[in-house]
Amino acid sequence: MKIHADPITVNCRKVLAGLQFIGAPYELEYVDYFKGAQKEDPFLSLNPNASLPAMVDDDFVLWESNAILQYAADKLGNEAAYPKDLKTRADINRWLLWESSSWFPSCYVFLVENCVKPLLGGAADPAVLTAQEAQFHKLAGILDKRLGSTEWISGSHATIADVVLAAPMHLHGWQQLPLNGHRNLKRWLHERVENLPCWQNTAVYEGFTTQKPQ
Ligand SMILES: N[C@@H](CCC(=O)N[C@@H](CS)C(=O)NCC(=O)O)C(=O)O
Repeated sequence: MKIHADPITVNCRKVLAGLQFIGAPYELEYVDYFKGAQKEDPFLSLNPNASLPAMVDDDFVLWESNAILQYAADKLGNEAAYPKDLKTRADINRWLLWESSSWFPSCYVFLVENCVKPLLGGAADPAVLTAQEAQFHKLAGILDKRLGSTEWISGSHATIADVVLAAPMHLHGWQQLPLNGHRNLKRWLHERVENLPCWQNTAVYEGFTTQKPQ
């Protein structure tokens, strides 16, 4: 499997951590996000959305980060990472869809305002952040409630759903995600996900770097 990605972005880090979690070997083809390489060929011919990442496996091209992890888990036959039991799988698929349609877009506002804009010499717009707060707390509250009754998102062990849902929060400190008040969510993130070797191996730090600050 070849993964065309920039490891510093949310959905690329998600895929790299997820593939390591699954135990799927991959080769990384670096695509420079901040240089806009996702908007040009050769990447654009793989993913017409001009967004990262994309996967190539022999003659099969796949984009959408969550679809890549579903494919990889099934290809490897890793049923612990992506269980086949009907209801558990439907539950995980539900969280994957929810992450892509609701959770990522909300967390992304904080990433753009508090990380990307200042890095590019601009400033966060407080009105944009304030406007997103209610939506963020509604969604974080849904996760928090779930994590009040299960150790991991879909039961007693980690699955691809945990990696997928943590990804939009991967720079939570720098993003200034308003996590206070979401105790179960914080505990899951800090004590569980952040201790997974796949998460630690793919760490991204303030400044969008994979180099650990001294
Ligand atoms: N739903 C897509 C979203 C992909 C996406 O939005 N990728 C971002 C990086 S995290 C991107 O490359 N955006 C294009 C851009 O900002 O130019 C997926 O999960 O793969």
